[in-house]
Amino acid sequence: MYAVNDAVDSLFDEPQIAMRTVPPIPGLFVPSIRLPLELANDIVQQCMSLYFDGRGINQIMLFGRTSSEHGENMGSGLPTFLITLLHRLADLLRDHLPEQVHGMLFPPKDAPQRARQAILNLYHPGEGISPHVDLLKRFDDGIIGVSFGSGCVMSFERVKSQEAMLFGEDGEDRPLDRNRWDLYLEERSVLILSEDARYNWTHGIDGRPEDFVSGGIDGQGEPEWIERGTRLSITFRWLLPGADIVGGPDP
Ligand SMILES: O=C(O)CCC(=O)C(=O)O
Repeated sequence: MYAVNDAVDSLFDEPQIAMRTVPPIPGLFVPSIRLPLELANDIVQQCMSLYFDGRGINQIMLFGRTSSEHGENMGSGLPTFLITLLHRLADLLRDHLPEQVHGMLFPPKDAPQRARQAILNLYHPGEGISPHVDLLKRFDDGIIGVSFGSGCVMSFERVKSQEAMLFGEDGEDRPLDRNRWDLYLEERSVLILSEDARYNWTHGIDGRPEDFVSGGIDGQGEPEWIERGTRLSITFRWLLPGADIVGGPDP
């Protein structure tokens, strides 16, 4: 039973069809780039052997700090392969994001020091993550998520308090018609959450072994079932000032 979205779909036992095109949520970007296969394979291999293989865990958090003193703006303290990944992402995304968003994710070398978290999540087929907004008091704006090993559908739901308040871009007094979007994230794709997408929408992954996705690259063909494989995601987030101090008062 895959009717996970709402009563209308479940009435007919029809699964919701996920889109391949990025939903119109302000601040959400999934550019049409893919990490090179060789780099992606190398990162998966390092993550598996360093953190996951034989250890029975599915999540790792790592921390780094940017430093203008040492000209390291990606987050020194993170393992080298993650610094390399950040450099490659900065290059790949340069022409695919608004300049201000790119600058928020990859600050210039002389920018004030910041603390950066990398969270590694490992999902076996059928596993997911509950819908959530990343902690408001711990993480700043500008989140990067990279998918490795398998695609999956990520669902975005408008947080309840915003449902009645949002209006069309034309300024008309009407709520935007959709409060949920399901997007198929391809393996080696990169997701950016900023602004509205980061603060006013939850993101989550339903736990199921396969996804029902609109067909073809352009999404015009017949919908198809796509089996999930083992998926690794790497998410980079900025810690808010003070949120990097272990044992201090909760920020
Ligand atoms: O696996 C993903 O892409 C999402 C991860 C996530 O949302 C989280 O760790 O908070």
